[in-house]
Amino acid sequence: MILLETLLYIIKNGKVLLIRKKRGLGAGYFNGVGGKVEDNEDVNNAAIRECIEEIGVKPRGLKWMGLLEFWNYDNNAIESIHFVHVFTASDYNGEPRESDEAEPLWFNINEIPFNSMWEDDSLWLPLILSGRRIYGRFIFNKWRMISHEVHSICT
Ligand code: 6OG
Repeated sequence: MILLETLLYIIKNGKVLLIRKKRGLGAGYFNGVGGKVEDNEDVNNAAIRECIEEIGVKPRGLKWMGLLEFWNYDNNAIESIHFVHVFTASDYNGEPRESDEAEPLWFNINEIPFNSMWEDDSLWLPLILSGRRIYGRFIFNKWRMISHEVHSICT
């Protein structure tokens, strides 16, 4: 099963807006806002829609920052492959609010709660927060990371 998904990080005044995810994949972890791209939707519009749905704000100044592949095995069988397009936004309209999916919280850019996030995040999120475009591939077995690679994208 291949899934196309988005992640969006709003960065403003030296802080980044994360959500504590309340349900679905990664529930309990802090993450960017995002989810699955729908049929007939491009990845930019999916990132905007998910942000509105999850925390009630419309992001502005979207930048495409990278592609991450998460390959999750269940021993020898491939369980799921996630193609995740990552964006940053420099501003937003509205006020972040909690929904049944997510609780929004601001963190200083140098105080990201990596201990309460997916294991892979500390390997790539700092690069994105410093403005680098990246490609990453992360291999998991039952969602425990077994290998990884991260590359900067040349411009
Ligand atoms: P829904 O199930 O809510 O979409 N996602 C990951 N995010 C991070 N930071 N690390 C991972 O490492 C992830 N795997 C998936 C993509 C799932 C959301 O979770 C993200 C989507 O935004 C394995 O529809």
